[in-house]
Amino acid sequence: MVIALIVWACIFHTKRKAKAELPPQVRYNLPIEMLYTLVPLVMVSVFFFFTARDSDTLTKVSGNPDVKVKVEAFQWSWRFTTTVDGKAGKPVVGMPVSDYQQGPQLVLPVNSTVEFDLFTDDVIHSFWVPNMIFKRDIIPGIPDDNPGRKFEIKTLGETGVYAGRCAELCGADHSRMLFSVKLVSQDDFKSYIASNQAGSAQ
Ligand SMILES: [Cu+2]
Repeated sequence: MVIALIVWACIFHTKRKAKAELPPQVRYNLPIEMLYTLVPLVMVSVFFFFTARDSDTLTKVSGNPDVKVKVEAFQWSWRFTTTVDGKAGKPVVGMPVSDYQQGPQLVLPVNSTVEFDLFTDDVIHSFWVPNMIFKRDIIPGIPDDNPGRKFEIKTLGETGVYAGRCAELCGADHSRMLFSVKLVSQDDFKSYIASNQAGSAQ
């Protein structure tokens, strides 16, 4: 269609109607200039309103979740420490793997609120469990109390094992920085936590 229009313009619109005449000038046309200014201003304001409103809801942290998880990312795996009722369990540490099922496994209860605290001291990583529909970069040097380190989600109601990965190119074995999240029933989670906190041997 574009080519057809170009050909049409070449054939039918080559003759000058008058010599050296300028096309109609629209400078200092107040209504048009106001339109140029106001329309983008309104568009940006509307986008800003919805973005601010939704990101505020999505990043809200209640402060009293059912489970707290400290996520420590390193080149190239993860260390998860789960805290329930103020008591921290034994950390789960992983190694680079090519199948997420072999990576470190984070066990969480279904239908529960979970607060994640993201930490790293080497390079930028990104914590991503597609199933949670939430992804956040883990940046070295962010202080403990910075809200950018924490986010809270509600886990799904269905048990299962879900893939997780690092979503920020962080070095040679980035693609093997895989882990899994296992969602279990509330009862299974209680017994998992009991055995995880009681036993001292791995
Ligand atoms: Cu990484």
